[in-house]
Amino acid sequence: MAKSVRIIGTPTDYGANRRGVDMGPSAIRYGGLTKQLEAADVSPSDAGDLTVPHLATRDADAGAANAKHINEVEEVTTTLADAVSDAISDGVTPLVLGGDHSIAIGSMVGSARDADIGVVWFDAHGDFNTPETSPSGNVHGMPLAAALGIGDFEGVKWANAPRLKEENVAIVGLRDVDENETAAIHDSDVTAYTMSDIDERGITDVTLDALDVATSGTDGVHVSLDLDWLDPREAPGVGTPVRGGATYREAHTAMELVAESGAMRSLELVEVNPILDEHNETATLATELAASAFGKRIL
Ligand code: 6HN
Ligand code: MN
Ligand code: MN
Ligand code: MN
Repeated sequence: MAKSVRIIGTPTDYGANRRGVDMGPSAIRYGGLTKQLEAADVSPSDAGDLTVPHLATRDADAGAANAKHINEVEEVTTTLADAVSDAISDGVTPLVLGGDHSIAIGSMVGSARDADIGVVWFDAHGDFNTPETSPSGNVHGMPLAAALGIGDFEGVKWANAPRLKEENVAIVGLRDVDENETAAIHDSDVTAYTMSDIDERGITDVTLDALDVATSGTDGVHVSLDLDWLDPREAPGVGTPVRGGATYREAHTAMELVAESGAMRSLELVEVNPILDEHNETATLATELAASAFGKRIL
């Protein structure tokens, strides 16, 4: 029987310093998401976009300098958490389209509401800053710390994923981590794999290890795919590109292993910025990778 997937667009850019990532959901749909999912033998239904207040209607400098637009991020992620948890209760897999990476707070909170979850986080960045450590004040650099209740986020109910433990979080593909963020990752019980680990061990080994971390003792895994995990040559349409990322084939291999694990409970595709993209190729790539994560095979 075809797996049922609910597409939930979250058109927001409050967590990022570059405008335009709020158009990600449209670009990903235009890039052929439904067709790709059908090719993966998935039956998708599109719930449309969540209602997100437009930045133009809010004070441009709202929120603290070290956590910009934090109130809007709370508003958006609280709505998203409900949508994700509703989908799971309805027996369908949520596929969240971002939007900047701050939305992952909502995905994780929603996915961890009624189950113990693990997380595999494919990203060039650690997204482990807190308002105290962040060099930018952009919340898209903080979602993992927020969900895990680290630093300023301790006891912040809307931001903490209730049933997610550090030891079930694996970050894959790191190559740009801030100084204090590095210390925080080391001090935590999360497992982090850098691009050097992928170079040395290969993507298969690293991804299988990451899936082990996220599945051990949990009921399922939230997969967070930041398109800047890929090399900017493959994925130019992102706000914070970093050279030296995953190749096209490495990314597909990782997503195919996710599908084989059978453990994916929720998926999100984030940081696609169509304004910075070339002919919508980053959005299109996101649709292909989603198909692989849902089990699309070549033969
Ligand atoms: N992302 N570490 C930088 C910061 O501002 O905290 C970059 C974060 C990028 C976040 O790509 O999701
Ligand atoms: Mn990220
Ligand atoms: Mn990133
Ligand atoms: Mn940085």
